[in-house]
This record gives sequence, structure tokens and C-alpha cells, in this order.
Amino acid sequence: MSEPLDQQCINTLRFLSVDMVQKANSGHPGLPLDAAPMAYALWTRWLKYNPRNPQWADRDRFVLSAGHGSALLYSLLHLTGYELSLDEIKRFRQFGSKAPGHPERGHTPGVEVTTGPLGQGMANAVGLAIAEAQLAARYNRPGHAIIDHHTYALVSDGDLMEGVASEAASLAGHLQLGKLVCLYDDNSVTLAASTDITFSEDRAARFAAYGWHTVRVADGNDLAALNAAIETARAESTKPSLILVRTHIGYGSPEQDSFKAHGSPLGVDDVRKTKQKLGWPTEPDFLIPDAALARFRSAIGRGAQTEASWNERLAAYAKAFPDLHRELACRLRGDLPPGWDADIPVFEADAKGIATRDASGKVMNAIAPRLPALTGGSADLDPSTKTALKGLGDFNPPAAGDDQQGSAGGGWSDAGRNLHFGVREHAMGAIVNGLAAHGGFIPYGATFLIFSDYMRPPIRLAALSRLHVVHVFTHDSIALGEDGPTHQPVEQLANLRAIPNVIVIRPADANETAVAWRVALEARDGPVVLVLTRQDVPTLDRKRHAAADGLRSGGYVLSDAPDGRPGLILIASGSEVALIIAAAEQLQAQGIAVRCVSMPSWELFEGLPQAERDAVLPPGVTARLAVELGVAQGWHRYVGDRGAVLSIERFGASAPAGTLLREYGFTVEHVCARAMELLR
Ligand SMILES: Cc1ncc(C[n+]2csc(CCOP(=O)(O)OP(=O)(O)O)c2C)c(N)n1
Repeated sequence: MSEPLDQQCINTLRFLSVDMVQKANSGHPGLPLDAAPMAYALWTRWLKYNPRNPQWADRDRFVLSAGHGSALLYSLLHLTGYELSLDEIKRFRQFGSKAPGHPERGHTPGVEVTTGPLGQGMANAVGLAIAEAQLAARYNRPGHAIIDHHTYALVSDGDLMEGVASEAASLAGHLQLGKLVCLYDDNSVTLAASTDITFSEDRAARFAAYGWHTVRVADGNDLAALNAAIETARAESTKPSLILVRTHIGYGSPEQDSFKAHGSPLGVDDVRKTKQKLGWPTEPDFLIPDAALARFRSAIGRGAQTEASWNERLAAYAKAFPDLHRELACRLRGDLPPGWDADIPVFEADAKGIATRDASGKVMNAIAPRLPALTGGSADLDPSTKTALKGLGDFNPPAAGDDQQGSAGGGWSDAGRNLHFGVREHAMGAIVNGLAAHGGFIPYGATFLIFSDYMRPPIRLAALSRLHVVHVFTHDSIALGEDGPTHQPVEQLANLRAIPNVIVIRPADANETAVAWRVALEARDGPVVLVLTRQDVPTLDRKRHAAADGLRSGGYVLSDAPDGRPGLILIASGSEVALIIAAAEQLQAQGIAVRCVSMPSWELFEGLPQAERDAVLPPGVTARLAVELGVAQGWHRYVGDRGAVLSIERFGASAPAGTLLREYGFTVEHVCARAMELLR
């Protein structure tokens, strides 16, 4: 089946992982014991990487989607020579260790994406594969395959059960992502049970129906069969591949094939028995035989060589195609190219105005031709979210042409900048994370704000792992009207604002929307959510009101009491800004000294020094009214105990927008009345 050295290497992976879990007295030994052979085959024979430069652009991407098997990944990283010491491994799951409970991008060198919530990693892998395909199509030239790598994922039963992976797999098959290879650890056991009680469909048939190429490996310990399967999968260039590897969870342990081997340390006795059973010395722990280490560490020389030869090819490419090379290098650095914002429009003051979703569409289309990194799409809502990049091509399955329904124009190819996610919000969230993790992209996804609920897990992961993605969420309030409460967001803003590291921006008008896009693209270290209206909002007259650039502060004074000494502050975001301006005019006419504050982003505002925040919201002015078409949760931080919030504390209703706004009290009269109450 395999050479003694192979066997020794595989067991090194197994027992390094088992000892890690045992020492931490926490973790998951079952998967490393069963999946070590496939990991060994992949990492020593096929995977293209340089342990001494984990960021090398043309490396293969490896995703451990079953993130609970993190001990296996840490073993691989340590053994192949990444910057992950044995000491760190011995501190598995301890505070500050580089080997945390589940793999965390940005925390451990060599970890491509943060995994643990099942299904996400597999969907990220689809994004990684799309990224590779699009970069290759744009930059490669005959004889210059400068971008040419595979994406591999190790997936488990749990991954395949999760809806997000199904959505992503369906899209990956449709998109014919031939360089995506998933190794499925088919061990028939999950955390709490045998899959007999939960999971009985024919997985190979299901993936074949998605348009995947499937291969079976009957014995997960059969190294030759594993290598042959990976080779076949790599040879299949027009379909993603699923390699179904039959394994036995907790292989070799007394609890083999039992869910009890999934997620608890084996215990000292069973560790000893497992080592004895697999012919491994029971002492010392964390044993790494020299020969095994040498075999794994050969990755360092191989990686250096592979990268060096790529660098040579890149130099030749730079000579032959200097402009393309410059553009690619800029993208890979994560920089915005010079002049990227030169065409962003300025919107004239206009009382009727335009919807911020429309303004956003215009701004995106002004930026996109100068910013090739900007790629994305919507979950079947382009006509509503206005996020199509017109004429910049559609990704990828050859369709009829630009007259194909839904086409953004510019041709169908891997170079297409418009991604058509279909009605797959959850996968869209995870796929844009994959694009961002790949590097070279500022990806965006778009849908209605209400359906951000379908995407919260990937948004949270983007925030946790500091992925720069932009979400465009339109139809941001009950003012969307007749579609009714199922479509009317009420608690979603509070929901998104609650996630650390996410910047939520709800611009008030077209010019704030333009600045919001600037902020979103300049942000770099986390997701940015743009919350936009369906309905028109006035384009504010910036001669009378402060410049829209104030959005960068998160909250700024739009108009003030004549002497700059307000007795009352009205605060709003988005479409309600026009409402407080109208109310302020009435109040002012009654001699009330009122200040209007546009507060498009709490997170940006919190980034200001206290003194600057106090300049916007002077602590001495306690009569403060916040107005927002959503739940009040959180607003008291800005209005204080003596202030009030005009909010929505129930679901919406099906009716024309005007009726709803009246019924829910979002009128100038009601705002004025609430303000007067505060002054009394
Ligand atoms: C979305 C999500 N739900 C639940 C869990 C908790 N959990 C961790 S592993 C697991 C199932 C493990 O089964 P499988 O994926 O087959 O892994 P194996 O048992 O083979 O290690 C569950 C439910 C999770 N990590 N993510």
C-alpha cells in the first residue's frame, strides 16, 4: 500500500495531532486519525506552496473546511516548515497560541481562511477558485501562464450537510470550476451520531447532478489510490472534482468508527492503545522521527524552487506586458490604482433626488473600469440593487452572448467581472470571502437588506478574519412599501452593527453614497456594508449643508443653530436625514435652536477622538432625538438617558410607502412633536 517512510509520515501527522489534543485536553482527534493519509498525499506530492512565503501569489490554496480538524492542519504546517513551532503546537488551544481551536486566517501563517462553522470553508473554496479563474483569464497570455493554481478543500459530512456548501457546490458545477478539488472525508460519523440517522442520499450522485466530476477511494489508507484520484481530479479541467474517500473516524483508536472519537481527547490510556495498534512508540509525546521530518521539510526546497522559477517567469511577463504586470502587482499588493476615483460623479442638489441604490450604481460604474479588482454581483437582484458593472463582462459559462437575459454586457468568459450568484445569498457571502482571501480582489455581494439575515455567518467570518469585502444592501426600510413585512427590514441594522469589525454605512443622499463607496474601497481590513434606499431621497444642497465628505467621520453636523449653540439635536441616518432637515426648518421657524446631524456610520464615528465626537454631540445638549426606520437598540448611546428615539419596534406591513411612513409616525409633524416633548 505504501512505503514504510510514507507510513511513518502519516503516523507522525496522526500522533502529533492526537498528542496536541491530549495535552490541551480539548479538540478533535477523530478526523486527523482518519484523514492523515489524504492530507499527506496532497501536501507532499501535489500541493504547490512555499512554507517560507505563505503569501506567494501563485500558490495552491488549501482549505480545511472541517475546521474542527485543526490539529491536522497545524501538524502539516509545522512539519512542512511554516512558521509554526512545536512550542506553539504544544500550546494548542491556549490563550495567545498560534494554534487556536479552529484555524484562523491572519493568525497562523499558512491558514488561508478561518473555518469551523461547517460548510463555510467549502464555499470559500469556490470563491478562491473563481478568483484564480478570473485572474488567469485577465492576465495570462500565451506562453505566460502567470496565474495557474488549484484550490483544494478537505470537507466532511458536516460540510456536505450544510446548505451553504450545497449552494456553493451547485454554483461551482454550473461555473465549471475545473481547478477546484474537494477531498471528502467520508467517515459516516458526525459529532453526535452515525450518519445513518441523518444523511442517506447518494453524495456522489448528488454532486454529479451539480455537474461535478466524482471519484471514489474505497480505502482512505490506500495512498496509491489517493494519489491516483487526485491526479484524475487535476486532469479534469472543466468540472470541479469531489473525491469521496471512505475513511474510519478515529482510525486505530479503541473508539474507531464511533462518534465518541470525533471531538474529545482520546484519554491517556486510549492514546497509548492507539499508538500501540498503529505501531507507534508510546513515548515520547510529540515524537517526530528525523526521516519523517526530512520528508515533510523537503517542501521548503521544493517551494523555494517553484517560487523562484515563477519569479523568473513573472520577470519575463513584466518585460513582455509591462502594463498588465503593473496592474496585477498593484492588485496583489491590495493597493488602489492611481486615478481609480477620477470619474466618481458629483450629484447636483435636487429636491426630488434619487434613490441611494441608483446613486450607488452610478458610482460603481464610474469606478469599475479603473478598478479591475472590483468584482461581484448580486443574488439574482441586479435590476433592484443596481450593482451590475455594465459592459464589463459576465463570468463565465458560455451563454448566448450579450443578449442573454441578465447579461451585464461585454461577453461571457472567465474574465467577466459580473458574478451571477443566482438566488444563493449564503453562498454569495462565503464566496466573496473566498475572493477576498485569495488576494487581488475587492469583491462585493448585493441583495436586499432583509436577506442579509441569510448571510450573517459569512459576514461574521469576514469580520473575524478581516476580509475586505463590500456588501450592498438595498431596500433598507419599511419605505420599500407594498412587499410587506417579510421584505421590510426592521432589526437588520442593529444586527449588523452588533458585529465587531464591520463598518455599516447608511448614506443620506447621492453624494454621501459616493463618499461611502470611497470609504468602502479604502477600508482594507474588514467588511463594509452599504445600506441603501429603494426610494428617491433628496440630493442635499451642499451650499446650505456641510459637505458630504463629513460621512468619513461617521457623524457630522449638516446644519446648525444660527449661533452654533443648539438647544436640541436631531440625528438620523439614510433616508431619515431629509426628514429631520425638514423638521428642523419648521422648528427653527418657531425660534428653536436646532442642530441636524447626519449619522451614517456608528463605527466610523466611534473611531473619532472623544473631543471630535463631543463637537458633533456636545455633552451639554441633552435634548436629542434620533430618527431611524429601524429598532432603537443602540441609539441610546447617542441620545442619552434624556433623549429619545423615533424608531420602529414592531414589524412592518404591506402598504404603499407613504401610508406606512405616516402610520409609523415618520412625518415632519411627528418629528417636531417628539422634539418639542423633549424640550418640555
Ligand atoms: C455550522 C456548524 N454547526 C455545528 C457545528 C458543531 N460541529 C462541529 S463538528 C460537527 C459535525 C462533525 O461531523 P463531520 O463533519 O462528519 O466531522 P467528523 O465527525 O468526521 O470529524 C458539528 C455538528 C459546527 N462546527 N458548525
